[in-house]
Amino acid sequence: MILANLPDPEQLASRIRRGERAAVASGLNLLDNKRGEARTCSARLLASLSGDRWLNEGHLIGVTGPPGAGKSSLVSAMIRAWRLSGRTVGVLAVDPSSRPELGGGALLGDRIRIKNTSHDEGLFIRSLANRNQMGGVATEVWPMSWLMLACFDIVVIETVGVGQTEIEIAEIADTVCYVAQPASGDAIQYLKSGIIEIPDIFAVNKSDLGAAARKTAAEIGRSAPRQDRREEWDYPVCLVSATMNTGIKELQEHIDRHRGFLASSALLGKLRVRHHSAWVIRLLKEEFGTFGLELVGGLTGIGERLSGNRSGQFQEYDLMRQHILSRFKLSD
Ligand SMILES: Nc1nc2c(ncn2[C@@H]2O[C@H](COP(=O)(O)OP(=O)(O)OP(=O)(O)O)[C@@H](O)[C@H]2O)c(=O)[nH]1
Ligand SMILES: [Mg+2]
Repeated sequence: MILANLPDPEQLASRIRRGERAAVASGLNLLDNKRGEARTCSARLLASLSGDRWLNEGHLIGVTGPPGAGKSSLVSAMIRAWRLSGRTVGVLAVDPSSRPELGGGALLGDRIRIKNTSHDEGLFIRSLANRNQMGGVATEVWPMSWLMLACFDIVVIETVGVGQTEIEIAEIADTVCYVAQPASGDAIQYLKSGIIEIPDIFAVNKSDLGAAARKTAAEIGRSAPRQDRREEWDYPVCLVSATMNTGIKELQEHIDRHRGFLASSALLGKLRVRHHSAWVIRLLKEEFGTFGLELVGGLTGIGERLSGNRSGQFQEYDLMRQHILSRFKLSD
């Protein structure tokens, strides 16, 4: 049963597909609502939205990196260029709840927020403050990214890299771009940790600072995964300056090239199916626990159901939820 104060999922889905901003906003609010009846409505909304774009269309881009590296500034610069080329863009900016500078430190005043000041219909920005990033990305971020992908050509997810975040953003995004800044301890630490294996593209921002930026880029270049270690991708390292607007075009060319690489080697569909399974399991477990997962076949059974149903992935999630609810004899 859908309660009166919740939207009709099919109607909302068709408005979102048409790119109606108010519908996108209310869809995102719905996905953010964890009450049982809202989750039912959310699952139907996602099922109505899935379809043609599922395996081969759109581009989900994760932008991550240490605090203050210039992620938001860089995303803003990229948005300008994407919009000039006529591509529509949705952005999810995820703020962790436990940022040191939110305690009142000096950095807070220095932060740039990505803003849409021009009332551009082809751009939608949603900031997700205070998410539980205790070592991870909140479960709602994944369906929210897909809702946005239903109506925008490009969806960017900005997260602050704190180790686990990079791993989880790589389970959402098709392409992960790591933003480093010159000569930062973060970059060096990062090189030493296994996390260097995760990004597809490295952008050393603040190249206007000169030699330090070039040095950091060279260090990352030496440590980035080699071509022979993974697939056929070359893990480019580029020097950019968000404030001077330099290197942006090259960075975007690498981002497009990675999208092309995934599509041409048939990796995109496989990657998305794998991501889908991981997040559906996470969503079901969050709502129903391990017992709920067992009711729909456990990890193996769920994986098989999802990989066997390549076009209606969210429909399968909706069906599994309904099955668990009926077994629990819960109604909402
Ligand atoms: N010199 C220089 N400063 C920059 C550049 N890009 C960003 N900054 C500055 O770096 C600071 C942080 O920029 P943000 O864009 O907020 O960085 P962020 O990575 O999004 O930060 P958080 O979201 O807080 O982690 C700001 O003071 C920016 O003005 C650049 O290309 N050159
Ligand atoms: Mg930011």
